[in-house]
Amino acid sequence: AQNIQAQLERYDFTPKQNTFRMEILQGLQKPNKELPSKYFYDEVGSQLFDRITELDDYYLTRTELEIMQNQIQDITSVLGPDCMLIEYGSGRSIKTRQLLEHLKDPVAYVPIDISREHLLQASLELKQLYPQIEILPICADYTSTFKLPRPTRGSDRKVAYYPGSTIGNFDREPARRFLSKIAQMCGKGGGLLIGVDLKKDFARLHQAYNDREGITAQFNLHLLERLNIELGTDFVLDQFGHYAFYNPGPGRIEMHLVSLAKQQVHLAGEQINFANYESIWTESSYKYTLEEFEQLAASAGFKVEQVWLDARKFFSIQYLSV
Ligand code: AVJ
Repeated sequence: AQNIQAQLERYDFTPKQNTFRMEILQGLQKPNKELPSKYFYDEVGSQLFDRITELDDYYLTRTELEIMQNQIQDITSVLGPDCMLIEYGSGRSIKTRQLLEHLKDPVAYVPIDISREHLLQASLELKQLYPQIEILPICADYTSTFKLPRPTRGSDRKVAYYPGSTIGNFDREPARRFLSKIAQMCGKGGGLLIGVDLKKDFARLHQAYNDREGITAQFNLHLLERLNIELGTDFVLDQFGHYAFYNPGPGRIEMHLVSLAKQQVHLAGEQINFANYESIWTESSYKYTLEEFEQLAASAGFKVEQVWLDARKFFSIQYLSV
């Protein structure tokens, strides 16, 4: 337990408060207001997201887990022995447990997450469950630069793990850049195991982001609450509404917070004006066809080696090699 704490202290790249304030202010001062979706995940936000993953309406996590369970032998044999497994946005590392249990002699597990407490808890739990695997957590915004720890046992084979279809949060060009960065990090012989949500009936997509229990709405609105707490903004939460829809042209879910009044909000000495029904775009969640994703992967220097699907073809897990 102490090792994990010490490791986390050495590898703490938690974004600076200044960066946070700047990015938020910039987003709110654009003609079309937006906020970066990575800031959903403070402690409460991460907990709300965990609740989303358990919702009947949110098919993604359940389907991905089901594919993992059904295909774990095949998946881990494709990943091969002695790899260093690096997870981008590890959260509670639930899906990872399957991998850690079935991989042959993994050298180390490196979870990277922006939410420090969440990461610490998950790492401590994993250490208890798998005492023989070296756990090397990094607290960072994984799109930023950070250094990778070197495992005691040493290994050249790096396998990145990016489940959950979080790649869907990026527009095409940033997605390509991010995947290229992973490809470089892995190097020849390495690879990426990635979860990608697929295009499907739009009513199903719509339901997943407009759940009947209203947790997604809470998750979305919590972003404003977080800004109030951490940046001292004065958003009135019940003056904003959750609005999410599938936009078939660009092939993405768009999540917005819509102002329900003409109002002003203050941040760092600046006043931000909202017209009635003006929106803040808080998240995109792109959906892919297998062909579209193969093209994106290729443009980032990856070759799609294998694709695993559920029976309904809702979700895919893919292994990309460098
Ligand atoms: C974690 C980014 C994959 O886009 O489906 C869930 C986040 N947003 N409900 C997604 C999310 C609203 C989720 N990702």
